[in-house]
Amino acid sequence: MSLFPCLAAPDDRPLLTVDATTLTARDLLAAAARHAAFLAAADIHPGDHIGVWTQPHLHTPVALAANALCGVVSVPLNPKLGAREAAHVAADAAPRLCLAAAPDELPVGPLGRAAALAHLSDRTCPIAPVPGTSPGPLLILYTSGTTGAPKGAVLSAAAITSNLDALAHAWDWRPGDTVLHALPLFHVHGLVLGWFGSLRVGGRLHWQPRFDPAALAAALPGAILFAVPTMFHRLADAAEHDPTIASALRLARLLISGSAALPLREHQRISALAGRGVYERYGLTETLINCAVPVTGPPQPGRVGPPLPGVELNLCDDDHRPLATGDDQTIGEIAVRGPNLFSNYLNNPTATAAVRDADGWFYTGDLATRDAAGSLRIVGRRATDLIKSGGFKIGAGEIEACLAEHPEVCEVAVVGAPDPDLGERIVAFVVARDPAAPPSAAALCDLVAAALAPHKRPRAVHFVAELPRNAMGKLLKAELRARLEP
Ligand code: MLC
Ligand code: AMP
Repeated sequence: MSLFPCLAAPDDRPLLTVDATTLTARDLLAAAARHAAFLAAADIHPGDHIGVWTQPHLHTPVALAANALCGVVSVPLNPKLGAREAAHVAADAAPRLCLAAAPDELPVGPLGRAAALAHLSDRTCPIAPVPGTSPGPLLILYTSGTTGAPKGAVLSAAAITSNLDALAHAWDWRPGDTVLHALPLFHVHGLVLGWFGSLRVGGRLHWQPRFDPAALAAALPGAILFAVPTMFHRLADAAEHDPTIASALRLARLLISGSAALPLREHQRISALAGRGVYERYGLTETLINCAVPVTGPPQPGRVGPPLPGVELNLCDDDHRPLATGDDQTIGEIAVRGPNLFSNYLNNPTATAAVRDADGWFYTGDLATRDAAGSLRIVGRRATDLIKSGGFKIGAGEIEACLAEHPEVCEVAVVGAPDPDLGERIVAFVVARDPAAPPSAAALCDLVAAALAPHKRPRAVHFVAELPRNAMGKLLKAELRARLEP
């Protein structure tokens, strides 16, 4: 199937800029031909799982696109993955190979044979016919749940193409557009929307692998910015001190926020600084993007817009019955159905069945109201065990399991506390075995840092005599969260 139509007859249009290097459509297809020869020599075939260690390097997005064009399934991995997460992904996805721009930095062992990517830019390497994208699985993206290790969401090329086409329509996203982002390439936002989206419309991605407000602003005039709310917060902070950043925001073609709620305060700050607003969209790894504020009208601070064309959306009561509401008051859980949905969680039919019913409806766990025009306002989520920090989804259970392994920890509860920069920050409440001699907070954070990615480390540890529980013994996380309200 044709995932990236602009590569069918490649020309000299720029498709990717990383640092000082820009690749054209012709360059990218030539790299894919060398990749096809490289994969064949490594005995890799369409449908095989290939890890991609998403280091901050030009070769990372090129490898992800080349894998897609060669019909292999990419398993994009956070290059800061902790040892426990790496071992889990290795066992679950069983990648046959792990591609890395700098393979020396790969953790030894679990992720399969390490392979360098020099062939992507070495014009002397052999070429082979590019097999083409297979209609089946294209990506396996790991996403945290309330409990247990992260699950691998299997996304098909068909789901991705339908979603990108709907977004291109909502955002009037055209060939010749440049998307600018500084997002990681192991999640939907940076990879599927930013990179594959640009390729699908035939536009360019300018990827800045490290987020720096001044560098981002310098490249912003004329570009479409994709960013998480933490980035808009930091851009607004920087723009308050530097008028060139404010004017760059003014000169962008479009400002788009997603992956977490952009607070009203940040909408207002950007509007005041830049004289223009930010458009929000709402999605999940498992569903891709469900709703977007159309750019044909003004931005709608506090709202994520109506469902995209082709996405069916219900607000449901506790028994999953649809609520016929348009009053912007009644709260229901968002359920979605459509061609944009993931195929399944890898090796986990029980988890898949827990979120998707027999009629194909996926229950997001997000709570929202809907106005008369069908535009949604997200007001919270069902699970207190899911934390969104800096746009990353983090399962409290994963962190609790790490902390509970410390011999001096008796009990632990992890919650997300409101944070003006990160949206939520991770806070651990710990009952020490010996309250007179608790372990150090640093030792506990180090334990998490060794096992999991750095953004999962608690920002604060509170030692308490006991955890709040109801009469049935159920832990009251909402009460712990309430203790941290500003
Ligand atoms: C973090 N640090 C700590 C710490 N926690 N240090 C000590 N103790 C702790 N507890 C370190 C970090 O490792 C980092 O160090 C430094 O502190 C700053 O960390 P930070 O404040 O978290 O900021 P930063 O690293 O700058 O990251 C902010 C960010 C990042 C916004 C750039 O959160 C980010 O890239 N977010 C994007 C997430 C995303 O793409 N989500 C999409 C999901 S898809 P050092 O040394 O490392 O600098 C999805 C679907 C959809 O949601 O709808 O899009
Ligand atoms: P992830 O699993 O990382 O893809 O995160 C998906 C979750 O991010 C959703 O379930 C929402 O809770 C949250 N999310 C994404 N976009 C938005 C948005 N615009 N506003 C509020 N929450 C969002």
